[in-house]
Amino acid sequence: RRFYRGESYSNLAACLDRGLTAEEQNRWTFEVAWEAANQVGGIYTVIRSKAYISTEEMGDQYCLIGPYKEQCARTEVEEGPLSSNSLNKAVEACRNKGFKVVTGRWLVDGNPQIILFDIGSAAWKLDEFKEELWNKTNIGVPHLDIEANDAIILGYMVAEFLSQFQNTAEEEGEGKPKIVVHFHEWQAGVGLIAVRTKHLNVATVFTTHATLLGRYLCAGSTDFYNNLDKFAVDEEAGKRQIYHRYCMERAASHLAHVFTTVSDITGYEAEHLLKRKPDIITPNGLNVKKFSALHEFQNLHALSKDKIHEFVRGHFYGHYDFDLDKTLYFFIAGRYEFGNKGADIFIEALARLNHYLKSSGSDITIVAFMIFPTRTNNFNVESLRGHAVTKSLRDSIADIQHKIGKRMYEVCLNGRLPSGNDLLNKEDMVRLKRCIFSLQRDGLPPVTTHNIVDDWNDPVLCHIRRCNLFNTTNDRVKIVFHPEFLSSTNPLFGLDYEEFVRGCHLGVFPSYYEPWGYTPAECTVMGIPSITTNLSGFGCFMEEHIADPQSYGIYIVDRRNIGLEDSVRQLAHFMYDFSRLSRRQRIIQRNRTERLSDMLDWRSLGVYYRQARLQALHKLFPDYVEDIENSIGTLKYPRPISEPPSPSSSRVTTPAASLHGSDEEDDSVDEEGELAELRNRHHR
Ligand code: G6P
Ligand code: 1S3
Repeated sequence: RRFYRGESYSNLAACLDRGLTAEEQNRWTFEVAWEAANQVGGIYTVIRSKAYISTEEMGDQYCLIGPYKEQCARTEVEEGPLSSNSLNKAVEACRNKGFKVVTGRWLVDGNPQIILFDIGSAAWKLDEFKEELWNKTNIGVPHLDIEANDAIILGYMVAEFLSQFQNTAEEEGEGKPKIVVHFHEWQAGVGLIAVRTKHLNVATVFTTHATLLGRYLCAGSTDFYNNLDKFAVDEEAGKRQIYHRYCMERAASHLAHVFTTVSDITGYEAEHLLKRKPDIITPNGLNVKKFSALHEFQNLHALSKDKIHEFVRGHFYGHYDFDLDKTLYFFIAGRYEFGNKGADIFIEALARLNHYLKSSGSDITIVAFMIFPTRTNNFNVESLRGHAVTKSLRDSIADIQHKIGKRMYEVCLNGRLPSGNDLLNKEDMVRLKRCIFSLQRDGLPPVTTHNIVDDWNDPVLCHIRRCNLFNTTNDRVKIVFHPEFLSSTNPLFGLDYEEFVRGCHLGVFPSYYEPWGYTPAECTVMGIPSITTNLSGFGCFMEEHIADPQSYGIYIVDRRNIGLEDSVRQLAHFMYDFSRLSRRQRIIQRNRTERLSDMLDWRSLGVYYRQARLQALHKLFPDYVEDIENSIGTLKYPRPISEPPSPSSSRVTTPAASLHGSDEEDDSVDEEGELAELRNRHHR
């Protein structure tokens, strides 16, 4: 059995807690990110979901720093002074320099303190900051790159604040404050460059969540991983007009006391593209909220699935000739980076799955949802019409049902049993017929729910056309492209993303470029199996830590060692095998998937952040950290309390298929008995 790292490190973390508090040690942590209280992408999720363990460890000695983005801050931040004198004094000193600084608490789990700098308020100092950057590092930033200019302003404002804070904390506290500042991604990286070139006495950590050049190179048709060691990095960055950004990213990663990336694969990328190997890998966690009883998440799956059923009835009206009890929902979702997120091979594999299901005479239908935001002119009429006609049928039936009840009551009061004619009259029949007639449609159910602006060139639609996946009656794989993120106010689904994921059966994320990949991780903590790849940080992490990920509902497509055609085939087979599981087997698999959530909890993974901070402090205060390390060294790391609960003997990777749908079960399935039976069946 492999060593379950997360669990033992969390013991280490607990041990650290037994020592002095951060306040007693005058130890401070600042985390600087462009996405602090500013929702843009994945880094927002990192910072937000991690806040509760950061405050748990550091209390009010932990503080986030970011740009002031009014729209997000107004709804997410409760403004007010910070808890300590030294913090408030440093903020006040910045304000006295003319900077607008908003302080308060972020209204997320952990309720951390936050300092937001208004970039506009220091824009008048841009030339001065740029001059300093140039003089110290020879990095010149073009006037027109607003994003890079903003990063410079934020960076120098942060450095000014930290310099003020360092002085006040020393005056207020006992001795020299031990400050670690953790910077995320190149936009925050300028702050690190400024701190180091100003020689502030603070320990620095820099984390990259994806390299700039890596993302650009992958978005083209480059054979990225096989050529990583061969790219002429300066030239490639120059060709893409990101040389100055690249220089900032590279300088930040080299100047940091400790450099980290979110996965080994991005570490490898950084080693070649940024020319520094990460000191530590800091994988991304989630704020896992577990239900006290296992069946609760299974019940939620059934409830959310019912809502998806309702959508499907409306969308496929007139062609609704498949059994929802034998329908499985697959989905892909994320930033619309077609090739990077693997949408290309997903569509190709769906076409093959369609063929496999047809030729094997399967009675299963797969509805594959693709959720990628792109430019649209709102919902298309066909989608809205479908939901209107099914709603009208539902309403008519509810009305007739009510009337039938009344009639039945009257007839029974007269002392006789009602006959068919007493209940359903001609008027009702006509009404029902009208509804049924309006369910007819000329064309096929649409592939997309919206009018896409550049319909003819849209990559998803082009691939769907090429693969002939047009939702015909014969197709066993149906496609629904929803080019907008989901929200509970969505008129078609009425589901937010989390509910939607819970209602699906399988998340499919066959990414090519994915430094971590929160989508499969989110599926896992909700107990929904998913497909990922060995080019994604998440996939590699699972492969490394779990002996047989597939038996836990984590399917990993090989996109590293085999050709594209073989990857597509493997993906199609994974989906086909999944479609052959019985309901009972799916329930068991979901239970197992959900068990992995502890592993992805920040309570386990947060310790890598602590390590990074400790290492950074060690470079600045060797004696202080050695004390801590010595005390840790005397502790024994117990073996993991339990092995992952599924016994290794039960690792039937693809359970034998049984007749689908005939075995409705509750969730208290006797897993061991079931697996023993499966094994026997296999041997037979
Ligand atoms: C959950 C519910 C069960 C339901 C099952 C359907 O486990 O608690 O009552 O039968 O989901 O599973 P399926 O994989 O067919 O959606
Ligand atoms: C990046 O966001 P992305 O979706 O552009 O950072 C995320 C957080 O670390 C990571 O999960 C993702 O893989 C990266 O690609």
